[in-house]
Amino acid sequence: MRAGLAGYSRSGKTSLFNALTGLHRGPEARLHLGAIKVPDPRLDRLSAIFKPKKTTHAEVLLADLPGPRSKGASLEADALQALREVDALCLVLRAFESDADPLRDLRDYEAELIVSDLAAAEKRMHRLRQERNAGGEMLELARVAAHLESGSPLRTLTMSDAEESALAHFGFLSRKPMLVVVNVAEGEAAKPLELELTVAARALGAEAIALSAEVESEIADLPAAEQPDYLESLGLKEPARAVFLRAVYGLLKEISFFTVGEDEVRAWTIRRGDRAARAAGKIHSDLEKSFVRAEVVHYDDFIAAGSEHRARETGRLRLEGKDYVVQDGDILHVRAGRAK
Ligand SMILES: Nc1nc2c(ncn2[C@@H]2O[C@H](COP(=O)(O)OP(=O)(O)OP(=O)(O)O)[C@@H](O)[C@H]2O)c(=O)[nH]1
Ligand SMILES: [Mg+2]
Repeated sequence: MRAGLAGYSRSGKTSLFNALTGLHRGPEARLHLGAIKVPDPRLDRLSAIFKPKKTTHAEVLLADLPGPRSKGASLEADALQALREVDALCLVLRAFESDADPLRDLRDYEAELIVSDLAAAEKRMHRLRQERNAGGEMLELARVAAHLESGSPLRTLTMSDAEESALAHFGFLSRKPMLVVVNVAEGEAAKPLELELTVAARALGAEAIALSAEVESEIADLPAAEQPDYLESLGLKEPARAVFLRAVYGLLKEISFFTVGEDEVRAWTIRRGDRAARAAGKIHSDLEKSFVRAEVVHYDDFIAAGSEHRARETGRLRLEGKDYVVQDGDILHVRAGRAK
């Protein structure tokens, strides 16, 4: 999964990117790529039990997308292309200085996405008209265009699964799941997000969180042992990284499952609703086809039973077929046949 930090220049995207990934990218407006390890206490516990050679966390790929060169300038073609390639947009809004107006920036940025989508829809409609094609696609696009013209993002347009997949290849930007990240001043980091912004984000079909990129980078620079005290002194329960990752997972409807063993204990990311064969395909692409069964035990049941052996005896560890819908926290052992 790839999440993209988007937003106007000097909103704090690169500062946040560095704090979340531990990288040290310079301030020049360029595309940066990095990964955030997803902290998961369940993985730590499994690792303590199995003592594997290697423990691997799930990762969220993060792209730091260059903003428009100046406020009022439209998004450049390369910025639009970078936006198209992410699964979720994290719109960073500057709110750490007194002259900042995050609500205005939210509306302005969203308007740019809407204008870009409208142009794409109209271009295609123009082509269809030239071809005298008034079929289903034309009707769908007319509905899309009317929605955009009313100033609303496609996130708030109800679509059937069939419409959704028919329009997927357009990669409409205002349809992408969006997390609004309000970058507040250091002293405001522990305050709840302003209601006005939460309401505005919801109206656009987006979620919103507040954090301070500055505070987050200070936390990232501290040794792990000193982080809890520092968080407490700021009145924070957890680092923004945790809040951010939870929000992004929720946005993309993603969950984690685990594989365990002497060699490696590992967390994997899949979409909610994915079936066992698809999950196995994450581990190794051949495993999706050669999948026979999976032994499944939920993390909570495994911990309650104390061992895989006990879990099997009590019927908590069971065999599931390829259509089993994997649950967040499942531990999987995939049994494969010969690849077909
Ligand atoms: N006080 C304060 N300053 C911040 C914060 N976040 C970013 N800044 C400052 O704002 C300036 C711009 O931050 P960047 O992270 O480079 O902004 P950007 O969004 O990546 O900008 P572009 O790459 O030009 O699109 C830098 O001088 C940062 O130090 C913050 O939370 N608090
Ligand atoms: Mg930057």
